[in-house]
Amino acid sequence: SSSSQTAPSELPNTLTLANITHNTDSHTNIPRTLLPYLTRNLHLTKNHPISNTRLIIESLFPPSTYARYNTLPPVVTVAQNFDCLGFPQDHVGRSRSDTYYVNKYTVLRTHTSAHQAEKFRTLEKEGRSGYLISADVYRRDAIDRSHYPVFHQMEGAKLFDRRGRSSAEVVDEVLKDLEGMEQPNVEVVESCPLFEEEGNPVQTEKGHSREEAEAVGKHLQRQLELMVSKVFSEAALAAGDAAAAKEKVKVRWVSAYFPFTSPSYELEVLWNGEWLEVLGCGVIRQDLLDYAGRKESIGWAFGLGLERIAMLMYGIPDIRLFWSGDERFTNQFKEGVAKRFEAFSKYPQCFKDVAFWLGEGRGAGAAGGSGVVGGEEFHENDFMELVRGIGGDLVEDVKLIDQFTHPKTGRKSMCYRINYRSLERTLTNEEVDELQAKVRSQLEEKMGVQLR
Ligand code: FA5
Ligand code: MG
Repeated sequence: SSSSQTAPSELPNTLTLANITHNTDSHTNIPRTLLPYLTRNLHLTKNHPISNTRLIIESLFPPSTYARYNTLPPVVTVAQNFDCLGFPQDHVGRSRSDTYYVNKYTVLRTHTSAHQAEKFRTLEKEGRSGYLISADVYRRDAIDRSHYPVFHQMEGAKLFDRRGRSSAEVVDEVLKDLEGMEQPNVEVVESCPLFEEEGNPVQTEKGHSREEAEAVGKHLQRQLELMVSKVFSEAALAAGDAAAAKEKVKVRWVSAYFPFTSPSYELEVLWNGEWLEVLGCGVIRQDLLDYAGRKESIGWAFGLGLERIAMLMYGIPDIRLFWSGDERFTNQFKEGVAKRFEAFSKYPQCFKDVAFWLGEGRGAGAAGGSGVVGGEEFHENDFMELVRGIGGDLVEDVKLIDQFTHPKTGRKSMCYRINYRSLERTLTNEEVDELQAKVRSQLEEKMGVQLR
């Protein structure tokens, strides 16, 4: 239906991922260039900063309470990734321009939440009330120093038993557990109300009392404040700054929306003068627990980006570095101790612009978002992926620098600036020209735009 830069003629009829062969169809949009990432497992690679970050966070959640799942395969059903989490049918996250489809029914997980239901279902058998899941996740996205089509998330959850207990008894148990927890070394600069009245309500109609939701929400926030204070004091110690390690980390709680939690929050951390979103979380919606056979439980869940935390902890400036085999990077993490990353020299940038006309007809959508190409819609992520497919990690970022609509023809013109820069060497002019020529020709061939 919508555009894809992979021409149907190039698609094999099957795709083998993690030893399982899947049929492909008109939904399939996984480029070959993505396949090697499915077996990299940076979160399990000894001494890699992503794995180190995972270990630091895991150390705060006792394995006797929190089961660990770190090897769940990335191919999941649309039901796991979206349907059973309550994503509406028209949610943008489901579109082929945002998500990698193996086929109509199967995707590369876009978040670790895809495993919530199956793990809630089996948790009790394993004698645990919580879990931590770490895994690679996949999203079609923009190109810049903090976005990559593959990244790693850690998801945590904790359930409290309500069987044969009154709401007041559940609240007591949660609060008792809370009292036993350490005081986090954070300063909460701002906090949204524990529940907003609209859009992010307590699920009273599903049997959550305000008091229960409030107790579970506090338990969740305390646990996560402890997590960030630990992570950031480790980072300061690693940088040899004992004084900074004792300082309070400034955080704020922001009201958020996820289809599978209510109320929901995001936790932001003040880092180098900027507020950075570190994770999303909330009280698990009761429908999901009911579906997973845990009708008589109430609990919380969170999901965080391991790259984002590792970049803060170690001062790593570019997300491509995590994938680099450059010894000036890997050697810095060899001893397995958290050490502040020492920047190595940057190689020169090389900017190249490409401008093109989209097809005629239905006008422009949101900035950079859509337009029409040869009767089909233009999706910026298709363009991003085309550039990644050609330039790979030699592209640092891609920015839309100009767009306008011709007053007479109504056609839309886009101009993007591609920044070519290797992390490992100086690129030659010839090499960059060749990459740019490929971008231009594939744009015409595969996306049907008219070059200017
Ligand atoms: C989610 O993925 C939800 N599944 C999180 C969640 C889990 C909510 C459980 C409630 C309960 P979101 O898309 O905001 O939400 O991503 C969560 C975190 O992943 C972000 O806070 C961020 O730290 C990280 N993240 C998201 N997108 C990227 C990206 N493109 N690159 C690096 N990190 C990212
Ligand atoms: Mg978010």
